[in-house]
Amino acid sequence: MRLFVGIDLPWELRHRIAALTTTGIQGARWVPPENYHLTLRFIGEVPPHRAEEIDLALSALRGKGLELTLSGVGTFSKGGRATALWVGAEKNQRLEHLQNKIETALQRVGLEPERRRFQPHVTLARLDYAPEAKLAAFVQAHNLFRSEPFPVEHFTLFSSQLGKEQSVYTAEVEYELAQLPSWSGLTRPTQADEAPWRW
Ligand code: 3AM
Repeated sequence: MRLFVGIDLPWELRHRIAALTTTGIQGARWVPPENYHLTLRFIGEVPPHRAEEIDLALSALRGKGLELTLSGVGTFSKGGRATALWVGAEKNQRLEHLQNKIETALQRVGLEPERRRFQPHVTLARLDYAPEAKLAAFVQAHNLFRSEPFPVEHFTLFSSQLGKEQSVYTAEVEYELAQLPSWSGLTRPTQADEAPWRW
């Protein structure tokens, strides 16, 4: 199966992001809102026994919850051509820390290190020869996009089935993160088995 680790997004936020989409950019294949996610680590194709090891490694990871804010839009390019349009995430040390822990856990079970720098983003559209001027106008028009901060209380192991039009992503396993002090008593009861907070 083809796997990646990511963060799924609250539905209100998906709706807000979906409102950015437009028919005005030829060559843009817009990601449907049910597929919006923030990738923490792409894994790729693995046999079932590897998937089990990966699940065990991620289950053993003690991560901390965080608050995330999406902000700004931009493009990724390859060979001088724009390939993806995305919504960015504000710099967030806790997110980087979590990503780092996941990377370490996956390397420990034998995955090759990810060489690319972590650039947290939510892909809005994949691009095939989209006109540069249209992309620049889109980025300019939406660069002030900023979401409300939202709590990230778990991360997810997704499987992805490549499709002709769109891939189908399935949340296979959700891994709870230790709750933020500000959530205690508000969003869910304290779990006796959760690690205490150490900031
Ligand atoms: O989160 P985004 O949409 O940027 O592009 C794929 C998607 O990224 C990326 O993994 C995410 C979940 O599918 N992806 C696909 N193939 C990849 C590869 N070979 C890849 N990332 C790195 N290497």
